[in-house]
Amino acid sequence: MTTIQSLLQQWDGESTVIRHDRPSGAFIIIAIHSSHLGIPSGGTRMKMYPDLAQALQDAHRLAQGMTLKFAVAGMKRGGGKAVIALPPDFDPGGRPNLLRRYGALIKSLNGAFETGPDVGTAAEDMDLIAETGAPHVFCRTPANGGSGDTGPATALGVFHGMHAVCERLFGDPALAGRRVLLQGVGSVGRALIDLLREAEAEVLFNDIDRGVVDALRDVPGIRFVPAEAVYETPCDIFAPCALGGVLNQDTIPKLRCRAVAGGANNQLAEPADARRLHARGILYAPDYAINIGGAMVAVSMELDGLSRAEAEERVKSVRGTLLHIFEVAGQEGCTSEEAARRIAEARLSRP
Ligand code: PPY
Repeated sequence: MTTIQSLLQQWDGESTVIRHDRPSGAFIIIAIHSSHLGIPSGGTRMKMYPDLAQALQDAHRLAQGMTLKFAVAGMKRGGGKAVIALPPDFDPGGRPNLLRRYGALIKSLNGAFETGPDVGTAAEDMDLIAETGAPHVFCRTPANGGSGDTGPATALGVFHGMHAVCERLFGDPALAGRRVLLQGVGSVGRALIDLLREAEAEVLFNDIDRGVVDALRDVPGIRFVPAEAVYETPCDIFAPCALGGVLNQDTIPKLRCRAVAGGANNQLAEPADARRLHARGILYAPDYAINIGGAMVAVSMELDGLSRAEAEERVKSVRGTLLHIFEVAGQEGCTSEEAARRIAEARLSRP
């Protein structure tokens, strides 16, 4: 059985802060994985979980992903992540004050953790967290002096990553005429659709939310794929842009794609899934290498003082990073995930 105790004991991160927020009934988890390359940073995920252990496990895995993400990209940031696990009877009216209390908790850590948005939070929430948590909060709304939501920047990085995938697979980076299937059309997926249509790719999509699907009905040139056909539908690139764990022992045998390249975090259910993809001849763009765009633009604009255009220019580096990963994997005969991990670990092992 997975217990809170064993999760806390077995995690290889630096520390885990858990706060029960009595007024709302929520649990706040701040997972600080590594400060080796810089201040541990990562978004705040807010949702309901079946139990506290699953929320803790999610926070731990996501925080580790952030360490790898910044290391692979060569950024001077450490890895961390926060999860706000909402109770089943959560009163949405209590949300602003919950976020303010969360901000105060961040502030009390004195710079040991910095945050931004993730699934379930947006720039408006960062404004509230920053009321008490500043200056440790990225991505406030532009009206409040922040760089805003990360979705479009993450999508831009994934788009450049897809060019690397096409270059590796076809010897030509162009996406024109390539068939891309998006699983999930949230803020990342929506921006990615626009970039892909502009590049003349053939776009297929699914989303579990009926409202999202209806809203996309009138967008020309994109086609809906029902949930039960998502994995079996032939395509060049399968792009997971929703929640994690979608690449697993049940779904990988069904895939009829040439590559997997998407914006979601923690796409592999377990490490062995990288081998399963490799064995099927499917090129995998490691999630933490391809989805850095959001954090990269936020940090570049808010800390380095770059304009949005300059920050977006930096995101082009995702393409070179992925090509390097694919090259190392080819040379060493390992999976792309192993290659990315080696590149990250080499940076993390330097004193
Ligand atoms: C992520 O990339 O998954 C994030 O958590 C986003 C993020 C992290 C740090 C600063 C701003 C945004």
